[in-house]
Amino acid sequence: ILDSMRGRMIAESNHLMMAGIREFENKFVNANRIIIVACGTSWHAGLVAEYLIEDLARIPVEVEYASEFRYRNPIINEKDIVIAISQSGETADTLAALELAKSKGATIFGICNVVGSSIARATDAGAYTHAGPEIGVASTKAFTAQVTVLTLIAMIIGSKRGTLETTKLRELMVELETIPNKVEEALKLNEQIIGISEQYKDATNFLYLGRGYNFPVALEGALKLKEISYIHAEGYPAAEMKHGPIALIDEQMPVVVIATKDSSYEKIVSNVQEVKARKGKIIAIVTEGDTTIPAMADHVIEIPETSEHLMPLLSVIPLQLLSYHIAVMRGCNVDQPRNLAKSVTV
Ligand code: F1P
Repeated sequence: ILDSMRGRMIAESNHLMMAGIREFENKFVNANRIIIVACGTSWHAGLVAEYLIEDLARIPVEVEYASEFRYRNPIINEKDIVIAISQSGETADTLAALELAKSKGATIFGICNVVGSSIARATDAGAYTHAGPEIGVASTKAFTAQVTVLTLIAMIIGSKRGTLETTKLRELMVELETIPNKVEEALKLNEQIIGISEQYKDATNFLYLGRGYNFPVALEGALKLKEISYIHAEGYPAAEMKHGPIALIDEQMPVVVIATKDSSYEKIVSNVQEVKARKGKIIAIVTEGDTTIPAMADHVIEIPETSEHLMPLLSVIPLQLLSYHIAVMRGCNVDQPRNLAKSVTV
């Protein structure tokens, strides 16, 4: 994670991404719609991009599971841009989805980690994430690098379309430069998270809740836990809890709430109250200095403050650490989880 987040990586991906995006700048700026296709963790990064691009660049975005998109009869046209995201660049569903879109005349932009991979070669243009090799099967630093590139894309298109004001753009650029140091800060939570993992390593279910930019992070936290520790976990938008998952909450249910200070903070406070009222065990990821949610939580994990647009880069870290430590304590092989492959090529 650190490697992928150092200033060098941001500068490099910025430079490379600019090279990839420049050629298609006008297409991006004039796109009717952006369709994002991906699987697993890469799909979650795509979901963060939906929030970023719609908010900063005001272009409608659809985020599709490549494994569904490729088999239905989607409406695609020449003014669409399809962004295919894949760490390995070899995921068969993502490759098939982009080939389908290409056959209908869409422009394909790829975000891959592996240079020269099949997906990278099948695209019209793209950006490499250069996050280094993912040693384990479960994507971690790839997520961080994908979200970084997607953030830069949203900022560039937003500024070109005039939907992102120059002062706001500058603020975000300055804040982005601080992220590597804040990631280092977040990694210092390791010891605290070992302690929390010890208490929950025998849980059979976990619920992850988030709103806004932290909703895709909740999905990613749940996926990491499932992938490497084999504990059943569900990620949900916190506001959807009352439409079903609330029935699961009792004193046996650990609920990880990503509740950093952002535009949906007040709303998530009431979601935390709902969990508390049902005696769920609350593990809260909050912004440093918050006092409201900590007063209700069983465990409080504080992360540095940043813009809500950049928060997924920080809020995902404690969730990755939690999954990692729980998996190790349960004796699971975190690098080679059962039934999973690094590249899903069938
Ligand atoms: C997609 C993915 C990963 C997941 C696992 C299986 O891979 O679902 O997110 O962690 O490795 O494949 P990719 O298309 O991003 O390489």
